[in-house]
Amino acid sequence: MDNNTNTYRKGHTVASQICVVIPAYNASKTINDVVTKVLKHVSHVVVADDGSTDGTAEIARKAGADVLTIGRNRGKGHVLKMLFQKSVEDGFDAVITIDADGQHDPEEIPSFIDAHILHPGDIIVGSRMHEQEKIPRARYNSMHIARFYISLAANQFIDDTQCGYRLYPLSLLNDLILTTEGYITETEILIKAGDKGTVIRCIDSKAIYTDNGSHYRPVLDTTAITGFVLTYLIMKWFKEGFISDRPFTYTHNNIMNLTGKHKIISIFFQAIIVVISIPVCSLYFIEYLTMQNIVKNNFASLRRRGIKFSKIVRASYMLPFVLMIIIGEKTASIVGIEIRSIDGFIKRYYPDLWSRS
Ligand SMILES: Nc1nc2c(ncn2[C@@H]2O[C@H](COP(=O)(O)OP(=O)(O)O)[C@@H](O)[C@H]2O)c(=O)[nH]1
Ligand SMILES: [Mg+2]
Repeated sequence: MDNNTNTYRKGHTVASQICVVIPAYNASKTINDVVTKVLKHVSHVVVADDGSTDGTAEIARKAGADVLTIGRNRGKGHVLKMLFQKSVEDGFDAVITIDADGQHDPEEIPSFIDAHILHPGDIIVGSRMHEQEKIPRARYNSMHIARFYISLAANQFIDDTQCGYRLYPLSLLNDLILTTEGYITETEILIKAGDKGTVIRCIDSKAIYTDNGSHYRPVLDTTAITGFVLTYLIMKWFKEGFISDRPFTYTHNNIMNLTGKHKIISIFFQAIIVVISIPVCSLYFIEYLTMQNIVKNNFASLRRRGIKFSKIVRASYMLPFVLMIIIGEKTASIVGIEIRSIDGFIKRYYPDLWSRS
């Protein structure tokens, strides 16, 4: 990324309206470096520490950050929502979120601000997809599947849906009801904002994978994200199937907001929807093929972009096989056999629907 082409410099009026927020949990090894580098580009940095036991908060404070201390561990999503709230109260117009573990390069902040100056209403997301060779294989594959479904829910192609390096206009966040916690919240924002009509714009960002550890629990967190995304889509298409010409269906009365108020109800609801999602998807396909003369341009989010429902049905039928192949590959690797059958499978069944159809 060439910083010389940036129009923005620290002190620019737009930059002074932007706050950088950092959720940090046991990040004592990296937080000083991240805060120091971020402060070269903006004047205000807030670190949120919810129960770190390694002195993260003190180090962040010494490095020059404002620190929000939360007594017990609440997870990344919860902490992000508190950081957004604080930024609104402090009078900022936009926030940049950056990870505390050194996976994002603060030198890219001017590019985010530049993109914001040009497109002030958009969400700007760092995309690492152009650096495939630097991304662990399992992560890269899951990024492809996530991209397939999250882009469908958000009504637009989003190159990298999993990167936490983003710029959000705060007025937009204020207008969304966010009910999730942990690692789902960032996906929830993309889906609800996109489904409301907000443009989600990706800019290139370096893929940095370090051995600083991750708090992401592959099975639990991936299951939670999958449950949310599939349920959102099934409910979105339930609505779109019966209405003409309306691709953007998010409103405050969205069923995910209603069920999301109660954790148990929401888990129960999502579990049922995920179990029935494959047959429901086929049902929608039949509706898509047969109802178009009665409800003109139903499933507008797909029709407008020429996305073929058959590809979505095919991908959904493949989900159980993806799981089986992953388990098979993992089992084989335990006994020393390396199989790489999943990569081609994913590229084939979870393509970029926007550019290929
Ligand atoms: N405050 C806070 N930050 C968290 C928590 N979980 C993750 N983070 C932060 O969120 C960022 C991304 O988390 P990480 O575990 O590295 O996820 P990964 O990069 O997706 O593997 C890092 O900056 C973490 O410090 C949490 O429970 N509380
Ligand atoms: Mg990380």
